[in-house]
Amino acid sequence: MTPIQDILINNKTTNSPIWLMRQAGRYLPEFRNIRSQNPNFINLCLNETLSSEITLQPIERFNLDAAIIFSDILMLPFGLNQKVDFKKDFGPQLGNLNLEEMSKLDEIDFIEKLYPIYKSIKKVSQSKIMINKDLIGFVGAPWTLLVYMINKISPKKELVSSFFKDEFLINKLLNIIEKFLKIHINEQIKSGATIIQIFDSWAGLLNEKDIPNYIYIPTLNIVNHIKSLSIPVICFPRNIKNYKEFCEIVKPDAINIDYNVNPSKIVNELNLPIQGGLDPKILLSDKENLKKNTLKYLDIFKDHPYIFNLGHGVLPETDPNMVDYLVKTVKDY
Ligand code: 1CP
Repeated sequence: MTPIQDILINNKTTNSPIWLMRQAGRYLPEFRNIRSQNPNFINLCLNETLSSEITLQPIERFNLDAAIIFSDILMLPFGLNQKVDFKKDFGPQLGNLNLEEMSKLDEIDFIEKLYPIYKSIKKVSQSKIMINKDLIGFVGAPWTLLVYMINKISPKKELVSSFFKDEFLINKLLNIIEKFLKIHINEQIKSGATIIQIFDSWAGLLNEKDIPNYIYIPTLNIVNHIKSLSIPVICFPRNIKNYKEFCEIVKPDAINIDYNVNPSKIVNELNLPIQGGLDPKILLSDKENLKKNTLKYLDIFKDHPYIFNLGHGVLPETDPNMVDYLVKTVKDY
C-alpha cells in the first residue's frame, strides 16, 4: 500500500507523505521549455507524450509521493464541445453554450475527444518511477465547472449579478456536467488513476443558502460515484464558509484545506484525513521561514492523518530549490 493510501484508507498518522497542487508546470524550467514550443495549451494537454512527460517532471526532481496528471479541469467543457481557449495573461476564455447539442452528445464521442488524456494516464502509471506512488486523477467540481461554462471567463472575485437568472439552464447544465464528470472519472480510473481529487476553486463565491443545491448535493453525487468504484476521493472546496459542515455532508476520504484555515482549530473540528494548508507564498520567502512554517503544520497534524500539501497551487515564480527544500523538510520530520 502506498503512503497516501495508508492515510486515506487506514487513517495512519505515523508517516507524512507529500505532493503539491500544481506541482507539474509553470515554475519548472523544463516545463517552460516544452510550453514555449507548444503555444496551444489544450493541444499540449492532448499530447500524450508531452503531457505524461510533464506529469513526471516533478517526480524526477523531488521525492514526492504522488503525481498529478497534467491536464485541466476545463478539459470537461472542451470534451462537451464548448470552445475553450487559454489566453496569455488573461486566463481561460470559453465559447457560447449550446445546451441542445450538449444534451444530445454521445458518450463515445466525448471519450474519443479526451482519449489522449487517458492514454497519458496509462503511460504514467506504467512508469517504473511510479512504484509505490499514487497517480492523482482530477476533475473540477460541478459548481466550479458551472461557473466557468456560464461565466465564460474566470469569475476572479465575484459572480455577475445575473448568474442565477436562468434556473432552467443551470439545472439542465448541472445534469449534463454530472453525467460526463462520471464518465471522465471512470476513464481516468480505468487508465490507472489511483485517487481522484475534486477541485471546487470557486466554492467561496456562494452564499450559505445556495451551498446545499450547488455544492453539497452535486458534489455528494460525484463522491459517492467514486466511492462505488473503490477509489479514494479528496475534496478541495477552496474558501468554503464551513469546512466542517461540508465534510459531514459530503464525506470525502480526505479534505484539502486552504491557507486561510487556522490549522490548530480545524484539527480539532474534523475527524477525517486532512491535506494541505501551507500558503504557497511561503515558498517565495527564504529557507528558514519555509522550514518554520512547514514544521508548524507537521507539529499541529502529528497525531492526525495528514497529507502534506499547499493551501493552493505552487506559484509560477517559485524557485524549484525551495520546493526541494520543502520536500526534504517533510521527509526528514
Ligand atoms: O499558460 C499556461 O502555461 C497554462 C497554465 C495552466 C496549467 C499548468 C493552466 C491554465 N492549467 C494548468 C494545469 C492544471 N490545472 C493542473 C495540472 C497540473 C498540476 O496540478 O500539477 C491542474 C490540477 C489544474 C486545475 C485547475 N485549472 C483549477 C483548479 C485548481 C486551482 O488552481 O484553483 C482551475 C480553477 C483551473 C482553470 C485554469 N486553468 C488554467 C488557468 C489559467 C485557469 C484559470 C484560473 C482562474 O480562473 O483564475
